[in-house]
Amino acid sequence: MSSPPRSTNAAEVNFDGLVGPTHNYAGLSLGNRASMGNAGATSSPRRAALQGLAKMRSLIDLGVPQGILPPQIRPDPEILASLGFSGTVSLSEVADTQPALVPFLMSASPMWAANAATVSPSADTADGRVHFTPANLSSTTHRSFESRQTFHILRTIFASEERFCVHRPLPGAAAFADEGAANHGRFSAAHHKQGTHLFVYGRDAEDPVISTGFPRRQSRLAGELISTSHGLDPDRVIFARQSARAIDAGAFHNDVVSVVNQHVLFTHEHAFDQPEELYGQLGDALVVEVSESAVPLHDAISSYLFNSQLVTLANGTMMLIAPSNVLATESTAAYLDRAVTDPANPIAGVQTFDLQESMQNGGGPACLRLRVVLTDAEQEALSGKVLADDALLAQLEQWVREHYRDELSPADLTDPALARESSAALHELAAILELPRLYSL
Ligand code: SUG
Repeated sequence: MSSPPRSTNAAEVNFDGLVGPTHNYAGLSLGNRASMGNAGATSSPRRAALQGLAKMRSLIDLGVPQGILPPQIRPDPEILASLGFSGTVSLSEVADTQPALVPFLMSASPMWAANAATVSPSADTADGRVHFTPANLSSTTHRSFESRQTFHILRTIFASEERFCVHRPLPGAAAFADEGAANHGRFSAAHHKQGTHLFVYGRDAEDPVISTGFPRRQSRLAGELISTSHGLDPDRVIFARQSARAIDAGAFHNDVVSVVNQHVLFTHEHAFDQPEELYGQLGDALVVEVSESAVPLHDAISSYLFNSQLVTLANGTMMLIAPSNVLATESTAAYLDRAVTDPANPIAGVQTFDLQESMQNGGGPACLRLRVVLTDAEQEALSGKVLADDALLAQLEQWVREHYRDELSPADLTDPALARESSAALHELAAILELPRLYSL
């Protein structure tokens, strides 16, 4: 197959995970302090989905292109079958024999699209196609169930084999543990120019998942394999280890303590194991390192300052899309006040969002989006109606109001009506997005 022509123009499209109808707080993620702290609380799937859609609307208003990554069917009939249940078993029947499985089967965790896949834009790959590897998410039980449907959903949306290549997830073993774009950053002078890829990992393949406090979810080997299968130039691939201090303080993904946009790395002093070595490899990149004295690691993690989207606006300036929690934390609010008036700091503006429903499970603005750099021709090659505009967002808001519960407690997860309602809602969503085979699993 001949390579598609290289483009001189490309946009970074943020595909946000649309929150699914079973969003709940089950305390499933060891090492994620928000998830652990809110176990058993009552959630509001409706509010969660509307908060996510409000963020998407604001990004469109800022001129930043926005895509939709649809939720997954819960429970997944094939996972049920692999656990020895019939595909039509009710969750209350599962609960009769194995109650601990219920929250794993019903989690709406695919909403955190930064963990859906690792993505390499066509400017960087040997065959000139956009490459995707769905993350196996093998470090947590509930999230390990995602990769099967993620593969199917990505193959449905990015179906054009001329433009896109969706790989199989890496095998689900500790040696290959992969959390997708949450541990990956891409430096580039402009989105369409060839970039340099930063793969961040918590441990080597053979190391134990837990050595000190919390699990190291990402193996270095996973990034090595993905960079090769995507056809990246080995001279433009950098590996860096997360600091144990950050992981053990609750930075279960690197995007909790740093974010890359174009030539800028915005990071906490304690994010990386050997920061100076990393910064030395970054060439022309601008490292904006926030010191422990300005923002203690604890505040960075509780406020999610770095789990922000750093976006380039049409006028070339950068804006930080941050959770509103950064305003309630003294050190982060003070830091941002100084940043926007400091000419040496690329953050020229800050817009905050109330994402409380997702935040209470450890998911900030950056967790909710998967960045996909697409040329005009690649945008045209997308299947269905997944690029959001005001009309589509209004339709989705209406759909959420019609189908989502206002409240969901962990006990409600076994209500047989919940799985029925969710399935009906998602099939209607497939029609809205004009992707009839989206849920033909
Ligand atoms: O993997 N929380 C997710 C949050 C993911 C955030 N993503 C990024 N940092 N990119 C996780 O820990 C909690 C589910 C629960 O406890 O019900 C959860 O899966």
